[in-house]
Amino acid sequence: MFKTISSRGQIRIKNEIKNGLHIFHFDFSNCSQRVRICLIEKGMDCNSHPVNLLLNDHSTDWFQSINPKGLVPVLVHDGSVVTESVDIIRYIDRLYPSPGLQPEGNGNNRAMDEIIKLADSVQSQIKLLTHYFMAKTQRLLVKRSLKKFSDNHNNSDLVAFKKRFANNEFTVDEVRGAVDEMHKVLRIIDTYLIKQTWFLGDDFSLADIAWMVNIHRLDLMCFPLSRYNNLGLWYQQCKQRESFQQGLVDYEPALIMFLFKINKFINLSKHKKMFGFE
Ligand SMILES: N[C@@H](CCC(=O)N[C@@H](CS)C(=O)NCC(=O)O)C(=O)O
Repeated sequence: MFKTISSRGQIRIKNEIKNGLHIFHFDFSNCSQRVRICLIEKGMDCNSHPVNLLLNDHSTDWFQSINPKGLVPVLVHDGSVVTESVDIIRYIDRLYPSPGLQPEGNGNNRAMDEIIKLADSVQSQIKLLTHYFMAKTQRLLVKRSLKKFSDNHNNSDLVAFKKRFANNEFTVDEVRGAVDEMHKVLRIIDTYLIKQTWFLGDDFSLADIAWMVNIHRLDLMCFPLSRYNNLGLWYQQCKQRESFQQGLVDYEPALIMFLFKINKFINLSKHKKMFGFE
């Protein structure tokens, strides 16, 4: 379904993306997972351009000339660029209406908008928690490439975030703030799932796609999801979908998963304390 094209032949890529559907993505980025899952749910063929964030492919000129924010994922359709994962999944749904992933009726549309907006709104919290709890082993790597990265990457917010990460500057208060905000949003999200299989009732929709990748990430960092019964049942169903396996699990690099496990083991007491297990 995804035909992989190496993105390192920069000039060639600029010509190639003038036609057809192309995604620029990274294996482990939750926003990229969202887009891959959507494409798989739709059964759409797509040219795949891996952008390795660990090797800083996104700080290259050619990538920033496609997305000036220098972030993945990016969808390019017949030369038109779409960024922001929640906009991309809506775009894909319009482009290829079958199977429909938007519910009928105004009430449902409003609910879907709110649920997707909430999924998008917690991206900065998920990013902070991922770096704080899961990426410790990468800090040295980021530190070593920081000078080159900040010279080359034009997104000042991202550069500032990387600097703070590399210098171990995240404070306990801001991490606690992110944890609290996550709980606030999860409480809302959980109520949508009372007595229903999917966020909007019987039919799987973009709202489910928007959230499944976030919950997966929280699950990986041992976030106390067991407090949310409806969400737990819903997540079990998400994991059964082929798109979850093919668009997410199959892309999780074994080495990174191994590093997470080590990291989790080393930091178990920190996790417990911050997540209120003690
Ligand atoms: N709101 C954007 C967020 C995009 C974003 O932050 N992408 C991350 C990966 S999930 C990225 O490219 N990060 C670059 C980095 O961490 O160096 C979306 O939903 O697409």
